[in-house]
Amino acid sequence: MADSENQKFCLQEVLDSFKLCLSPEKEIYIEHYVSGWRGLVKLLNSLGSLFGFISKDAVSKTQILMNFLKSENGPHYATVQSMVKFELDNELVDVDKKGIYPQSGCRTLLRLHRALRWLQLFLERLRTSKEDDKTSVMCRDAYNESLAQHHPWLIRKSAGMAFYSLPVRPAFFEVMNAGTPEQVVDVLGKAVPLLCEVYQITEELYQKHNLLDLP
Ligand code: 1PW
Repeated sequence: MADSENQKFCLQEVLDSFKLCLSPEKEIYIEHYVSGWRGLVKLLNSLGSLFGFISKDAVSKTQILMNFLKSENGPHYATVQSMVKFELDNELVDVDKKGIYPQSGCRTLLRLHRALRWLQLFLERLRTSKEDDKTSVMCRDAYNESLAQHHPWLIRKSAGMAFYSLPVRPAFFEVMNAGTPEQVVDVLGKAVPLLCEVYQITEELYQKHNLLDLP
């Protein structure tokens, strides 16, 4: 397969990765979580240069997690649950908000976790949208409801500008690369509840360990 084809976003591929994320005991495999995000980066990369800063951040965060997975401590990073236990047991997390571990697995995954909520809200809006609805408005509303509250003014402004440049709904459905609009809606109908489940499991775990405000 040519490189350019390898890079093409495919909604089904992302859905498959997030499906593989969940173990029967509802643990979340970091390897597949990262693959899901790598798939989403292809989407961001196909949306033009204004999305570059968003894509870069997602790439750098997935890279940090992959590096942990490949390190000698790799087995501790197999699942989100084992990572949280390992980093807490070994005091590798800024639970007292000192900012000593700016690249801990827990704080890195927390950023992706918050972004996943945005994605879930956006895709749900897209799924239930009508032909004339604006993708930029759906994306902005989803952002304002979720991730925006964690971002400073400059990032909120830059994100706002990027949203304005989003393709209109029919073109965006093409970018999803999942067939006809009806088929896209169908795949979205499977993807959104799955993202929601992965999000909820992470949210409860982080809440239980008081990790939702890591600096
Ligand atoms: C069209 C739909 C695409 C949805 C993909 C969602 C990607 C979300 C990534 C947002 C990144 C915005 C720019 C980066 C900001 C970082 O400062 C911020 N990262 C995130 C993921 O919120 C916080 O990371 P930091 O600076 O504390 O390391």
